[in-house]
Amino acid sequence: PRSGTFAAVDLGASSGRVVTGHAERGTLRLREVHRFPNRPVRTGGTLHWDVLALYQGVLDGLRAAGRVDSVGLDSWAVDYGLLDADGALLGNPVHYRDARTEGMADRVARSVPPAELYAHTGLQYLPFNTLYQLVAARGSAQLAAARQVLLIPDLLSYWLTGVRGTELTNASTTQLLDPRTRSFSTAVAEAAGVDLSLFAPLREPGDPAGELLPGVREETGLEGPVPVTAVGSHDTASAVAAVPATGDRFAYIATGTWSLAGLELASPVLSEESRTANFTNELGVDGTVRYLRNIMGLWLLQECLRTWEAEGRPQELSALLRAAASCAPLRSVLDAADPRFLPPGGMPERIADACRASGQPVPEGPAQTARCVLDSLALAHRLAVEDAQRLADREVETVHVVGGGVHNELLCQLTADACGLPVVAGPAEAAAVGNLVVQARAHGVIPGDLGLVRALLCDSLPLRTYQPGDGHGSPEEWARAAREIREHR
Ligand code: ADP
Ligand code: LRH
Repeated sequence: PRSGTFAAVDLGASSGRVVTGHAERGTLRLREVHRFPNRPVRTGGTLHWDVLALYQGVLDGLRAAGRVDSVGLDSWAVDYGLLDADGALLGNPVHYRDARTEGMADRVARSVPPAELYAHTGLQYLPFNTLYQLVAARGSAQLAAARQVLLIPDLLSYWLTGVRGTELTNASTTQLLDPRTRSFSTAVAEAAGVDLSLFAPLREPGDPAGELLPGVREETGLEGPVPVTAVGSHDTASAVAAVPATGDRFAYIATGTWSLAGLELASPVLSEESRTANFTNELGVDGTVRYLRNIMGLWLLQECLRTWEAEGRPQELSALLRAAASCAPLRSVLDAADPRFLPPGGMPERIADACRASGQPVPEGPAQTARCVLDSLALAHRLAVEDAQRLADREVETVHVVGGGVHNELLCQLTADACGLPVVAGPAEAAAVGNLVVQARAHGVIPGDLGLVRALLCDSLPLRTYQPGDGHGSPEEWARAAREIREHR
């Protein structure tokens, strides 16, 4: 076919959206047809995802999309739902920011030493990796009754189609997959006591993943068979597929609730140095490896906004960013990759405490606090881009920023200044775009090669370039601040 229309369901930690993409004669036209909030809910002391509200958002979005040639789903990584023997969901999926995984990495380390775990899985330490969640759930009635584990996009796909599978890029975030063989590691699963038979068979981006069930078509008003196509169902895998790069001398930063900063590689880096630098080897589309570090991202700012709102002094984001832009640069900075900022709540106070503890001035008020967050994110971006190049023995010329942070001009400029490299910003909806192009390709509407797909994106999308050195701190000031963060890490 020479043209086609596809629907991407993209669920981020802060919102979900359904975007359609019409591909025709080497161009891609995007339309956001539905957006809905993603609000976690705490019950009985546990933080959950409201997965039924999200599923309702998916159905509403598909109805708004109208006739499409295929549907693809992606979401944040690591989290899952458990199904019983009848295929019913056992409880609401638990949020990765829930405290249940505290201490689980140490428990796993007793049977699989961290160096061995890294050699087998290539995954950075994050307290919420699926492996640690499954170990935390051990002994629970729910896990005992479970016959299947489905990662979030696979769970929603199952509700749409009745077909169960485990998409590969997202499976690579479980810490149960070997990035060299691109299959589950029985060695790790056995040592950690995880039953791999709970996982549905692996499928790859581009594989068929069933068709909308008749009941779903009725509810969404869609007619005729509508195929569901597996995409890079880890949102970051889809976002990286949509990086509009020319050539391979680029680093990427996917900025949304998280900043995921690193390189696209052909094979994993499993060195001990890479492990201690906390770099991860997640799997990307087309046999690639996403070699990156997780940085707390705009979560730091989102949480400040939430606190200020609850305190009765709501801040309007664009006015706040304008005020932050005129604050003094690098007045106080923190380590934006530090997992201590993972849990929700009291963020302005925690930021102030971090500054105080490191002997820096405490940010006064929302504008200085926002500036501290953005300077710190830019520094963390620089450290990740620097470290990734050293550890993977690669050099980059350009940094691509994609995701919601593209809308934050100050963050893009600070990132260019901190890295001392040009930043190409866009697309903001990278995960949805990556989701769409993998579908369009699987249905033969756009060319197959990732390089050609990226060339098409360069032509189709509005991009903006930020040059380093616009006066937000000198190269020497950024270098000094980076050194200080590195020394205190
Ligand atoms: P996720 O997919 O993780 O939920 P997104 O990629 O949607 O995250 O990014 C959301 C973030 O993007 C917000 O927290 C906000 O900081 C930033 N953002 C979105 N729109 C704007 C805007 N108009 N101006 C500045 N920042 C924005
Ligand atoms: C970003 C993301 C990231 C994961 C985190 C749980 O949305 O998928 O890549 O580490 O959520």
